[in-house]
Amino acid sequence: MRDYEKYIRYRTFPSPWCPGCGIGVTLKAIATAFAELDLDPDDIVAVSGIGCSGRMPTFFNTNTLHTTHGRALTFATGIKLARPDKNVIVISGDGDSSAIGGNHLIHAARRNIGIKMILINNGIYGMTGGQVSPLTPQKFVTETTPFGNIEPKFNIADLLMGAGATFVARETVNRMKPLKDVIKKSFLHKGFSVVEVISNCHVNLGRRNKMKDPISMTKWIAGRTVTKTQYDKMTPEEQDHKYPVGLIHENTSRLEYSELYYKHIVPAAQEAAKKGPGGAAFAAQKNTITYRGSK
Ligand SMILES: Cc1ncc(C[n+]2csc(CCOP(=O)(O)OP(=O)(O)O)c2C)c(N)n1
Repeated sequence: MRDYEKYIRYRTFPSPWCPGCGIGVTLKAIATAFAELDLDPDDIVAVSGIGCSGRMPTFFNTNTLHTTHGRALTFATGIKLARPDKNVIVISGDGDSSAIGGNHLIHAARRNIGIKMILINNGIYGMTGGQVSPLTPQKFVTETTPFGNIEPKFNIADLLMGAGATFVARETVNRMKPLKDVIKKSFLHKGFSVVEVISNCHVNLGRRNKMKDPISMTKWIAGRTVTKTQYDKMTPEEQDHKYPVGLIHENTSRLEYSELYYKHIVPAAQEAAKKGPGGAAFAAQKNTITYRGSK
């Protein structure tokens, strides 16, 4: 048995993914990161919403929670607050995370809650047959944009940084080792982390855009992959068609949300409870919160 296999729940296979789908590649990268960090499967909670990407936790031999569309981060927030000692991982598609779940995404980033998010960006609503998503590139034909998508896509890394995210990285399914390495690095980050994984959906996006097999779509991804240094030298027009990969942003100076919560809110609430009526106001006055770093 290979090291990563102890994290795979084989009895739930076969998967619903089409042959050649990048979600399977991402699953292996995540499981290998678990193995290299030697995480106890019992200490991992894998949470997802709905979608092809959302099916991933089903195949992890860890604690798993398959929730509702766009809401994985809300369930994961509850879990992390109740059990801050656990490695809470969210796996989400681009529609799940940036459309219906977009608000939860920006607030998780703002709070800096220690959830590790793997955002699988295949540029489309895969599971439901190929509707446009906020991360579909312009001009692409989809089920709901038959004449080409006229909307610009979010730069999800910029959006996250604007919202206060403390770890943002991007990789592609073509680059297994860097993908696994950056996922591993994100698991070691204390606050909220997001690894955007550029993936292929040749069946529902590629097929409508002259890339109907995994090879042509992964070649398309390869042609758009650049290092951050290359990207920074490009004009805005050139940048628009490229995916810079690697670690994009890391800030270790902000405290993680559940840490703040247990340091300040739980003791204050306990004191308030002891005081009885009016206790909350009394405890709040005494609360001197330190938000950044240690005192
Ligand atoms: C509230 C709600 N709205 C819509 C749906 C239908 N639905 C299921 S999956 C999905 C889109 C999934 O796309 P994405 O999140 O990009 O993941 P992918 O399938 O591409 O991995 C939609 C719209 C749903 N299940 N629940």
